Amino acid sequence: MKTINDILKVYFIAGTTDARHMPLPDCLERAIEGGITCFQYREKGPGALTGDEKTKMGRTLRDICQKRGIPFVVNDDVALAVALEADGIHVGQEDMNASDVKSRIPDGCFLGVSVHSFKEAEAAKDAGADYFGIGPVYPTGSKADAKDAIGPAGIRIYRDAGIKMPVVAIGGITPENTPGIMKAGADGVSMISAIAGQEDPKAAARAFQHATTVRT
Ligand code: TZP
Ligand code: MG
Repeated sequence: MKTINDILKVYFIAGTTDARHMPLPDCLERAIEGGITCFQYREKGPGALTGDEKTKMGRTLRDICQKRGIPFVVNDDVALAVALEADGIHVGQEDMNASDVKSRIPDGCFLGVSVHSFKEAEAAKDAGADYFGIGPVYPTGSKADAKDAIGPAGIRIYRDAGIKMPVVAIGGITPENTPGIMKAGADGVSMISAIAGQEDPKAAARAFQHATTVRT
C-alpha cells in the first residue's frame, strides 16, 4: 500500500488558469504519464472557475486520477472534497480551521495543512493533519500573497526540531533545486508552474521523478 510519504514525492498542484499550454485535463494526463505521485486541484485567482463549472472540472480531474491510480486532493473546498469523494484535502492557515475540516471529512480522506511555524505545526498535528506543506522555499509567481522564501534551511529546522510529520515543500521548486530540498528533510516536492506552465508537462514531471529519487 502507498504511504503518505510515497504520495508526497512529486505532488502536482494546479487550477485551470495554471495550465498555460493546454487544457488542464490534458496537462494532468501528461503529468501522470511523466510520473507525478499526487494531484491537488487548486482553483484560485483571476479567471478561476466557480460553482458548477468548478465542480464539473473537479469531477473530470478526479476521474483521470482515479483511472490512473493517482490520489486526488482538493484545495480549501471541503464541500467539493466531500462531493467528489476526494482522497485528500489541503488547507492553509487563512482557510478553514483544520479541526473543523477534519470533523467534516470521512475517515480515510487525508488532511494536509500549510504551516509556517512550529506553533502552526503543533496546532495542525493536534487537529489531525497527515502532512505539512511548508514554504515558499523559493520565490514564487503562482501565489499572490506568498510569504518570504525560507530556502531549504527553512525545511531543515523542522527536522532539527525533531518534527517527524511527513512534509511536502512548496514554492519556486524546479527539478534543479529539488535534490537540495529533499536533502534538507522534505519527503516530497510540490509545484505548480514547473509542470503546469511547461509545454511538455510529461517531461517536466519525469524530471521531478528523477530528481526526487537521485541520492546525493
Ligand atoms: N503556496 C506557497 S507557494 C505556492 C503555494 C500554493 C505556489 C507554488 O507555485 P510554484 O509555481 O510551484 O512556485
Ligand atoms: Mg489556501
